[in-house]
Amino acid sequence: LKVVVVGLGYIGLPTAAVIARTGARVLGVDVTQSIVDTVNSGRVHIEEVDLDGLVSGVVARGSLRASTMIEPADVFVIAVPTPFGDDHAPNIGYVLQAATTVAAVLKAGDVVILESTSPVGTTEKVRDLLAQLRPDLKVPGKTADSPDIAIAYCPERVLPGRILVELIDNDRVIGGITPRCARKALTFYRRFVRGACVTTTSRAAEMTKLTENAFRDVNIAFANELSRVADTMDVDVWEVIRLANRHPRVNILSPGPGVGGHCIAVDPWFLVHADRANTSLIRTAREVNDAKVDYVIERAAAMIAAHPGMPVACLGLAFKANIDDFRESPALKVATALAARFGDRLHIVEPHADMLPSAFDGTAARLTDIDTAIETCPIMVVLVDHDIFKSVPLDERADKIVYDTRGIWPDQPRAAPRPEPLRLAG
Ligand code: SAJ
Repeated sequence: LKVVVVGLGYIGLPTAAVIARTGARVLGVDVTQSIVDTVNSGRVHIEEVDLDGLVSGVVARGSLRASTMIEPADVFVIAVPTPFGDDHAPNIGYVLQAATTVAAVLKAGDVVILESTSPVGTTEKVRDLLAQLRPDLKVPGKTADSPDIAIAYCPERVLPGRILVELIDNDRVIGGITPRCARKALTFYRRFVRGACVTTTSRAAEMTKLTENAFRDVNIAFANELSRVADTMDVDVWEVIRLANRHPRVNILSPGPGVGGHCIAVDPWFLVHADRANTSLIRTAREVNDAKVDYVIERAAAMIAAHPGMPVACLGLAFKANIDDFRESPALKVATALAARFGDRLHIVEPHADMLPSAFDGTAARLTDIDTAIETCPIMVVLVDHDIFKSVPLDERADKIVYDTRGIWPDQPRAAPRPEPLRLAG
């Protein structure tokens, strides 16, 4: 079996490596030459648990190669980004570009699978594009005869930090343009997926993916809203959540400085954009989570301003715990806003960075390690729940002035000075 994976990013590269491990010959195609060179040398350009060892192994065995040029194959997996543009309109340009690339080498018997998070109807658009570019091939759903190729939508649902485990163990939703397409794609996923593989239509699979991330966003928004109410009431939100979650049918998620990453902060907009009239809850959740960033900035700034001259440590820049991904990171937004206001008082601790990201250019903030921060900074703003921060024992921070946006230090004395409740307009 020969498989081409188009897009060697956070999803495409681990997927290509896992398929290569099954014994298939895999070609990873990417438009970026440096990514292709890195993979061909057996190395990785992203940080993901155990990925480096897997990639070096399958590249050394010759089962995984990378190229900027596509080649014929039996199965094509498209895993390219679907960002949004102005007015949160989804941009499926990279998907259509990838489909155009695949069309050039497509032959009868091939299976084309889209994994990118996509607005409902995208897989049908891919089918229509392939039909237009390759009139010599019969495409599914458009012919009374048996079609030459199969086309399916099978969303990735892996969690960064657990990608290699979840690629194999998670259940998969496999949406065919026709039931026959779904069965063809199912045969492919059974090669490496241990979870259940459930078939449906491409439209239902597309909406399922968007629904999963919108569900999480709405639930995080609830926690973030609660945390603001608790601040106003001068109640510890973490304690309230722990207590409420003792109810057998209550399971509240964790508040934080906002929602980051390139999925949960993006995908709900695809639903909103498709049906603005019926998505007021989903849209409001997005707005609540975005507004939490500004609330945290103002609250942290008020705390820092109340202690003139004192050094401040901002703990974490990543969009969530124990990863090196800063995309759409609320922690990064908070830290850069504070750096712009408080300049050389700011010490940034991010064990996953060798240097400060360019967002800090022009500010006097500096990168430091956790031990130096503990020694030099009486004020601490916790922005990411990295394990290394969680492990700081109470006796090293008991006298600190702390704003813990992630609730990682539940034993921090309440007697320690706490930021004033803030009432923001709107
Ligand atoms: N967050 C909170 N409180 C929580 C949980 C998360 O503030 O209780 C924040 C995180 O800190 C982060 C953001 O939300 O900033 C998103 O983190 P996440 O861990 O919830 O999700 P992602 O973006 O890493 O991955 C999600 C997953 N989707 C769901 O859990 C429904 C993953 O399974 C998807 O594959 C991924 O999106 C994707 O690619 O769509």
